[in-house]
Amino acid sequence: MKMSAFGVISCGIHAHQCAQLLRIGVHGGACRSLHVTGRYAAKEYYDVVVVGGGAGGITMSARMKRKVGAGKVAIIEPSETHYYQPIWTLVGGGAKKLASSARPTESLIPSGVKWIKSEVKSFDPDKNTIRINDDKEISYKYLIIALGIKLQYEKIKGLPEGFNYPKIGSNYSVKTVEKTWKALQDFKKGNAVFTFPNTPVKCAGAPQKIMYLSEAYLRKTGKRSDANFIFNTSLGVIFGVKKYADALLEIIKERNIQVNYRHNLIEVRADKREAVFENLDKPGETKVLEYEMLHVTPPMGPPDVLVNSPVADAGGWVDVDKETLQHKKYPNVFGIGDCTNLPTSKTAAAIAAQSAVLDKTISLVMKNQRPSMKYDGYTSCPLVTGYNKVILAEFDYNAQPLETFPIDQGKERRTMYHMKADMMPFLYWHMLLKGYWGGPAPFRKLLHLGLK
Ligand code: FAD
Ligand code: UQ1
Repeated sequence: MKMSAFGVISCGIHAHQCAQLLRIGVHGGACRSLHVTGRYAAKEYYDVVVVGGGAGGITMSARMKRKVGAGKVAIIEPSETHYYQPIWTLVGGGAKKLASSARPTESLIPSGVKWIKSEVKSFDPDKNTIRINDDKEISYKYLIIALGIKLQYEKIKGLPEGFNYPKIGSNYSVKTVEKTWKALQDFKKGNAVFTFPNTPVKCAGAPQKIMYLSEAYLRKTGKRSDANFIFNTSLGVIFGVKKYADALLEIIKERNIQVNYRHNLIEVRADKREAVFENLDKPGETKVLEYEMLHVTPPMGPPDVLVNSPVADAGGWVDVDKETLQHKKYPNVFGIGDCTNLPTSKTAAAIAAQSAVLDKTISLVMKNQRPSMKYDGYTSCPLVTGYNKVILAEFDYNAQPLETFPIDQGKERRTMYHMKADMMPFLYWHMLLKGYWGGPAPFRKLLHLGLK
């Protein structure tokens, strides 16, 4: 097999067609030599390339190492530190330290898997290549995209520079999460304002979890009567699953919290401690709220590298089959987690369930068989409603509860708080990221069987 001057391979297949055949899995590994001969010698090749080393990326690299061997897997991630983001809710509420959420990326990359410390700059799935820093090309047989979701504070006028002032914080970023706790401790008298943007978000419960913690903190410190709690949300409902929405509305009533639906934060005048909201149902109408404390949940969107790329849908999300996680157009490309267009709530819990399905999907695709295991949209949101209380929301694509424990999870429970605060971090670092936690489905089946 030789390269001609025009990129035609002497096996008789044009490079482009070769890639197509490889994609549909009928050309085996023959194309591999394409990447190690002739003028492509400089190109790096791996059987499996994982892009993004967050929750989904590290998890899938561990699973792929078991499947094909460490030396055949590479993971592309620019950041030297990996964060366990779900604990930031408790960091913002002063119940955990930020340092507990961080580990060096290096310590999490499965041994033997190649860590390419770079950003992905572009995708060329027709040629099975991606481009990284310094215009370098990496080629693959299978590609897993796990790039997460992009925070867009800059879409709000006055941010991110407004975070240089006190009384404002945001649990969504490592740079601002400790400012939430500071603002809470500094609270004197006035409005405590919490926002939810007009975009998809990760962990849709987090914007209100910090509100319940803040309310509990001010009660504990005797300042509650000086505070006016306001939740301004772009949504028209408090939560997308009726069972948990009903429970939250009870809590909101009992704790005297004001909810303004369809209110979207568009500007922060941090020097004057003013937040400006638009009414999404009355275009042009804005309201200014003075705040003593402001918690911002930023607008979010797909990472820039995906927008207008061949692997993305019109919205910029990786375009995957909702049951198998296989790309709709490129059969050797897969997506997991927040960067995908899977129509479920974007959480680490969802990634756990997705990782088990994707593992199976890829196994079958590698054997030229049809993917068979189906992702049901499982996702979970431990709704922290106090310093020792959690409503454990778990649900599927149909927004129907899919609960693990044979008890009413719509109730606030201390046990669930401990699960969130103490058990989940362990499960994340030692089970999920090592590729051994595929979500609670087996336990759910077992526990519910016991009841029948
Ligand atoms: P991430 O973990 O964000 O990883 C994406 C990775 O891609 C990053 O490491 C990034 O550096 C990398 N990347 C980005 N662009 C590029 C590029 N161009 N090239 C290479 N690499 C790139 N989930 C729960 O299950 N339960 C909870 O209670 C919960 N609470 C949360 C509370 C908060 C405050 C937050 C912020 C999140 C919470 N989540 C929760 C959500 C959870 O953290 C995310 O859903 C999960 O981390 C998503 O994983 P991911 O792999 O898709 O993305
Ligand atoms: C989960 O699997 C998970 O990922 C590790 C989370 O992220 C931190 C969660 O918050 C939850 C609730 C789950 C689901 C696990 C159980 C035991 C219900």
